[in-house]
Amino acid sequence: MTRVRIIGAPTDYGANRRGVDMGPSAIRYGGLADELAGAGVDVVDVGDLHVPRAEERDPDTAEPAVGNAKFLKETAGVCRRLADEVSDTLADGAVPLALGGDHSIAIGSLVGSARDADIGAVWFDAHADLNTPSTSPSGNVHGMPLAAALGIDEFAGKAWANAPTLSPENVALVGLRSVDSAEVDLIRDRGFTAYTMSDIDERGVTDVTEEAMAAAAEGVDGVHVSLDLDWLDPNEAPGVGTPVRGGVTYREAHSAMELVDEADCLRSMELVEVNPTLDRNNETASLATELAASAFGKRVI
Ligand code: 5AB
Ligand code: MN
Ligand code: MN
Ligand code: MN
Repeated sequence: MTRVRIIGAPTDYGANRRGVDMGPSAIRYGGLADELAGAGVDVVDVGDLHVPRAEERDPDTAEPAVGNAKFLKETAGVCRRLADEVSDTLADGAVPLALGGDHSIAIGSLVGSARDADIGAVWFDAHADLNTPSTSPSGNVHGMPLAAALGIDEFAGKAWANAPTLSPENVALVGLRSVDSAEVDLIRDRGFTAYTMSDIDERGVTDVTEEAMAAAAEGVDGVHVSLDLDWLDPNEAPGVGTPVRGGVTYREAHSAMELVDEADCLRSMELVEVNPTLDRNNETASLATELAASAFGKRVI
């Protein structure tokens, strides 16, 4: 029986919208544990990691500024704690499921997942999250986690941020529709596998997801799946801070998550960017729980 450990990481430092720190509560309230139990999974929820409020920030101990990245020291603290929890969970033979919080927590998930194994990653997101402190148009670290984990530019050599056993050849981005120009250059130059929404339009979400999982899994021990709820169309998932029109539908998202399960290489996962203050009756949080259940094997019959 698959064992899943839920780890809440209620951050909002990485996004420009307060409220995403309430994501873990909203996702739990949306019925995550029951949905996963319904998928036949043995679930344990270890609660939330300690995440100081942005207002508690001590300016004296703020890490020296790196480019225009905001709250990098606070992000590093949470990601160190999350990486330890993720790697302990894997050592205990369970699958870590981290709940954001904004997408900066993926740095901790990836570092923890990569600590004792070679990993790949599939990134279901409207965005590429490949900015660095110098290229970011916003300074928001939720737009940088993949660049951090891959040690690109200012992130090179930062132990808290780098997942040294992850390489771009084992990273597949799925559903891109809002990519900054420096990110486009990285995607072209470094051997990522990348699928835009146009690819999904042309080839269908099933083909694309199967190929993405296979590319990520090639030659490694397991795959981290990162699900940013802004991957979906804002009509289906309104409760996100950086919505982009033209995303996948409810059915396409379920179909993709079922293929995540069928690929049989899932090592760790996260659900991020749910912002209940922007949501409609907790629909986005509930959808996140359903999608997680599909990824962990839930089927109608
Ligand atoms: B998300 C943008 N590329 O860097 C930036 O939601 C948006 O985790 C980042 O995918 C969106 O600020 C980050 C413009
Ligand atoms: Mn996004
Ligand atoms: Mn993202
Ligand atoms: Mn976002």
